[in-house]
Amino acid sequence: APDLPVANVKAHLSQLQSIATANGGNRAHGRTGYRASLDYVKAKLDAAGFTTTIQQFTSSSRTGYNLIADWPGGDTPRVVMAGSPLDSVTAGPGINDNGSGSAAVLETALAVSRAGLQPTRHLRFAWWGAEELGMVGSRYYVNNLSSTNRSRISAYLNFDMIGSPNPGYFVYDDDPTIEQTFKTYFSGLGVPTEIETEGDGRSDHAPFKNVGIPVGGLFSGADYVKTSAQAAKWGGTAGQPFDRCYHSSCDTIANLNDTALDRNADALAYAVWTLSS
Ligand code: DTR
Ligand code: ZN
Ligand code: ZN
Repeated sequence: APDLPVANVKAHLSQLQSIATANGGNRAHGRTGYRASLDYVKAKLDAAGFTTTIQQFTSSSRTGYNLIADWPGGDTPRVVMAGSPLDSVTAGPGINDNGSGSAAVLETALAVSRAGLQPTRHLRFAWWGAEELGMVGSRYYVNNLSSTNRSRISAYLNFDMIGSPNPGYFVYDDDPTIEQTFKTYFSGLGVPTEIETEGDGRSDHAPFKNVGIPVGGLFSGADYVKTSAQAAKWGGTAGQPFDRCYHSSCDTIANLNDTALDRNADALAYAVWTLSS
């Protein structure tokens, strides 16, 4: 798997920041900044040879959109998906929550294209709308899968907040194989991880898990406070939240830890390469 240049991930985040700034300061469901974010991601994927689909839905009487990108080839009865919520809250630009996951999933997809990867399994990437309203977009996608298409999804990987300024390294403890894939990557870096406990059912992996699809993912922490034990192994500041700008106007391009962003993006790429071949 490639080492994703964190500069590329940051470039996507700078674009999302500009989009928020140009659209009333946010990228929230039902606002112009959300659709502009989706259009940015879609344009990159179309140029890289993906087959993209926009899926519309309604939530709180506003139109929402999911973006699905299929990498042509691979054995379609066995689909590996990687996705992330793309919408912010209305309070701010949502760069860590969740531009960070969205940008890392995008850069992984672009790396697949650059490599001309020919995985044995079919690769599908997704950016979800209205996650902040209760995983509305991802639930709409799962509910509208035929039972055949649902049974074809062998894994769904979720990335929601992976660049927190006072980062922790949390791995979802849902599917053991997926969990071990991430743990193997981080042990190769010499970075200790913890089980993600803050978010069961609190992000876009939940609708997939609810229908029995194996899920996993990474998380760098939100409004919980980093303990001194965690600061001892990860650095950062004990007694402070992992992301003090969670759901706030200060969740801007300055609200990131580049090391966490890079490590998590590289772990994402490693898992996509590993699980799809
Ligand atoms: N659902 C995210 C934040 C969040 C809180 N806990 C977790 C755990 C795992 C993933 C994400 C989260 C949001 O509020 O946008
Ligand atoms: Zn990297
Ligand atoms: Zn959020």
